[in-house]
Amino acid sequence: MKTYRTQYILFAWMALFAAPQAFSAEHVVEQKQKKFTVPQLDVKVGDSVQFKNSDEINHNVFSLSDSKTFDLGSYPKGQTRSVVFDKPGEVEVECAIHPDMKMKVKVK
Ligand SMILES: [Cu+2]
Repeated sequence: MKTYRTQYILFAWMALFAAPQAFSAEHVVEQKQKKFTVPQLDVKVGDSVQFKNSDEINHNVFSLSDSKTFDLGSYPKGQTRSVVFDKPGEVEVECAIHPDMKMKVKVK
C-alpha cells in the first residue's frame, strides 16, 4: 500500500514539473539581409525561439511587449540567442540597430 502511494506522489510530481518541459518546442528564426526570415511565428506557452544572426553585420533582438519584455543585446554572424515565451500574448520583436527589422511572436 505504501509503495503505491509513493509511486502516485512521484507520478504527480513528474506530471506537474517534468511534462511542460518535455513538450515544449524550440523554434529558429534567422536574421538575414536585415530581415527576420518570418514576419510572424505562432508558438505555445513554454516554447523557446532561437534567434540566429546569419548576416555579416551585428543585429540585436529585443521586445518591449507587455507579455514578454527582453533584450538579447547585439551579436555577430553565426551567433544564436534564445528566449522562452512563458506567457500568452502577442510579442513584437525588433532589432535596435535596424528600426525596420520587426516580427511578431504569437504565444498561445
Ligand atoms: Cu538588425
